[in-house]
Amino acid sequence: MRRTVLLSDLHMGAGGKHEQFRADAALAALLEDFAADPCVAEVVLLGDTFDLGGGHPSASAEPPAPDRLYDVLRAHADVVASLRELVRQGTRIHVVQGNHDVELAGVTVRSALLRVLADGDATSVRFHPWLHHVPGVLLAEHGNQHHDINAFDTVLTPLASDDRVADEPFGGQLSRLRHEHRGAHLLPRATQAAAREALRRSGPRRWRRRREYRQHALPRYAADVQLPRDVVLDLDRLGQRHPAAVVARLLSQAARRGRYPGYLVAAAHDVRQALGDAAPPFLVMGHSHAADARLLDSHDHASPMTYLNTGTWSLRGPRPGDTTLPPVTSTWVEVDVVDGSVAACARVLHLAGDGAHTVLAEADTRGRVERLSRQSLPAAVTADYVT
Ligand SMILES: [Mn+2]
Repeated sequence: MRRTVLLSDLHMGAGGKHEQFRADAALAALLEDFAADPCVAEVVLLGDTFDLGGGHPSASAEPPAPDRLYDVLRAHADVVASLRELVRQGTRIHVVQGNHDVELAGVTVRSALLRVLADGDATSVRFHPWLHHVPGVLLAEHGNQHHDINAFDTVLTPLASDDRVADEPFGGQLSRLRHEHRGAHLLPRATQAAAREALRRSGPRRWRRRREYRQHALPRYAADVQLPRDVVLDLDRLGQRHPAAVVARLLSQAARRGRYPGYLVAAAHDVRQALGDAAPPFLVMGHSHAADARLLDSHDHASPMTYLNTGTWSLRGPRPGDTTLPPVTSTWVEVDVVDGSVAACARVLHLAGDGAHTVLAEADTRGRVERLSRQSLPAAVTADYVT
């Protein structure tokens, strides 16, 4: 039996009062357990593992990404030591980019992380800019490409030649505006920013870049990740939204006092549709901070696909309306593949303060999803919004 462990949204920062990740000892111990378990073949860090500054209110004041990464790794030495132990025991680590660590697309940042985790051994740490696909088993992505304010225009190539974020999602501008203006002042400025963004997006430069990306980069990438070309083009199109639609959404969200439930689950249904017969049994995402397990609509496709969310280890927990599971943090997903067979099962787990593992949900390849936790777990802090 081969087990793949997926976890996301650790949001490890450089320490200090803005630090979102304070679970060092607990996560380090869990990773040590994985390292000692011969069944655990792969650990997937499914995005927003690090807060590297892209799209942050103070992005311009941040040090360059490699320096920031070293600061983060120094601030979380126990977690880093456990990741090194995983590599030493022969467990492969997959690092998938999220919107908060999109700087991992840069060669300098990648080699810095590779050096720290694996002394530069590129076979034991693999980087993925968008999708991690294991045919017949799972498709995993961070999920920000389905969030209108956090989707990158060309997620495979998000950086300029100086390794700074080239085409920041609209959410970066919004969070800076949110930082500078409050209440009544925010909305007119956000609307102006959206108008400027709409103008920029409809310009010929952006149109040429997108056309080039869809004609060349995405088909090549489809072959790399072993998905049909048209599927990858469809998945790319799902993430493209007009800034006017984003502002309309934000306005209606403000009117409903911040309720914007289930956008990622809705996107997961669309992803399942786009995959068609190429759908593996499990679709795993993070980003929403809401650990979850739900069967997706199969429509006319025969094979069931289950959506699993890895949740978060940060201080910003899920909104209860966003998950069918208890709204907790410190969660992860495991997918077990029995030798020589298809994926047998997947589960969502929670780590309690006393170190106990609780299975929150179990899913199999036939589309059966069982939510197991009847006990009440301490609910996490609820976030206003998650970027
Ligand atoms: Mn994210």
